[in-house]
Amino acid sequence: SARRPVVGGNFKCNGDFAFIKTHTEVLKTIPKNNVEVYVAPSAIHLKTLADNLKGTHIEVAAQNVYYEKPGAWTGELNVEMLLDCGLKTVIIGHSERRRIMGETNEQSAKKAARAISLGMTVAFCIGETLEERNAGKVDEVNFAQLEALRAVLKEADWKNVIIAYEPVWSIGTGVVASPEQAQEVHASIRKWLGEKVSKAVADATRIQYGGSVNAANCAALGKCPDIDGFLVGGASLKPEFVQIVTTLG
Ligand code: G2H
Repeated sequence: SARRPVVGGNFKCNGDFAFIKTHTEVLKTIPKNNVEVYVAPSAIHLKTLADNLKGTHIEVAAQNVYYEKPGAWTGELNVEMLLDCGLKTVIIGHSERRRIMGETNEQSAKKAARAISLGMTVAFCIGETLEERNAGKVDEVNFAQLEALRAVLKEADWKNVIIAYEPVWSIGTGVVASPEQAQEVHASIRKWLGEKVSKAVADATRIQYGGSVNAANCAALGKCPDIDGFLVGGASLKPEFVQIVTTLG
């Protein structure tokens, strides 16, 4: 397709400054091919990694941001702070934030809207639990998460959105969705975009798959027509991440 593949690395709550230093050297070996790459370390490592990777083709992304302007929000980071670190991308609505921290569809959408309003690109995560899948609610759950986002965006804002479909049952479990399972959901997300936003947005929006992606399973997933890249967790902490980008390129 005409969509540029995009691979993200989500370090989650892992690593220290020694790791950031050694992993910088690994990330610098990622070849410059047609794949867009971003890596998301913890908040405390953002500035260091962004400085380390300045001048390379690897973008640094935040894992979360708050939806308010600067002010009295103890413990939060605002969009201005991310921009001040030189960042262009932020992951929003990861299932760990939704399920563990209790972030609602509306809160995720507000975070995305504020980041986009200040020019950032948002990797907006959606996905169903195993219970929801078994109850036949895959589309219902994903569409509700997307609808919250649609409600706060203008059509032109979607150029700053990457969707990351991450079925919760596949996250950090080693249980990867089969290419058929993932493709089916990606296709229905794209159909939803066409019906609820526009045909142009449906054609242009990148949809990443996330959930136990590794060097061994990424090739088959990457061949699916509606899978435009990956959001990688565990494997992004390893040299294997380089291989994932190379395989997709
Ligand atoms: C899904 C993914 C990255 P992992 O959370 O966002 O993590 O690849 O470890 O399943």
